Amino acid sequence: MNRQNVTLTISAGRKDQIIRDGLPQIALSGRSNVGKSSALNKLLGRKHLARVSAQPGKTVTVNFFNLDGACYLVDLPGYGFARRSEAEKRAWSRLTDAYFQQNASLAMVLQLIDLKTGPSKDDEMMLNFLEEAGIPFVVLATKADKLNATNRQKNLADLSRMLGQVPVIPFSSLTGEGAERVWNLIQTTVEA
Ligand SMILES: Nc1nc2c(ncn2[C@@H]2O[C@H](COP(=O)(O)OP(=O)(O)O)[C@@H](O)[C@H]2O)c(=O)[nH]1
Ligand SMILES: [Mg+2]
Repeated sequence: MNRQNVTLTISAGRKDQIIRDGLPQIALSGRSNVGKSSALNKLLGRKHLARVSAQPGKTVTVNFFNLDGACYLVDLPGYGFARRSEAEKRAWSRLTDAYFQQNASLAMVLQLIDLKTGPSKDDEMMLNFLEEAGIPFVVLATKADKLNATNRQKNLADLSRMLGQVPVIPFSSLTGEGAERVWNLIQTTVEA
């Protein structure tokens, strides 16, 4: 799989734009500002493929990136954005529900959680949803570069304890930590 060969197929703002063409999908999920766009750019070795925003959570879209004709990397809309209006929150639920509904092509979710702040209430809801829906997922513990060794160990242990069997991958878009591990995981999942 050539990770240089990636194109944004559609930025879907409506249910009927959600792609279901049989190609496996790997979705990135997490609250606004957790580092989803940065992670996507790092994984694909591109600086500006996905928008990294200083003012997050403005648009509610599901972005489908076609990766070398082999799979889609799906950037789900972030949640937990405090300044989002009720209408925007409804749009988030409608679109996200539609995305997860009967999605046989969904091979894996990369669930991003900020390693420094730990899981928010919204993160816990998302984790419960993924478990109950039986969707395979791993956790990317983001912004790992921000923690000193002590806090890093402690927060990783807390996350692992909470998640049981679910793999927790320390990740940093700044240093590149975890990127190769996640890339290998994507390849193995898609080629399975
Ligand atoms: N220190 C550090 N900052 C990061 C990292 N990833 C993202 N950020 C910063 O966090 C903010 C939100 O990142 P973004 O990728 O737009 O988050 P998104 O809303 O989840 O897509 C930006 O200011 C990024 O520069 C990381 O690994 N380390
Ligand atoms: Mg983003």
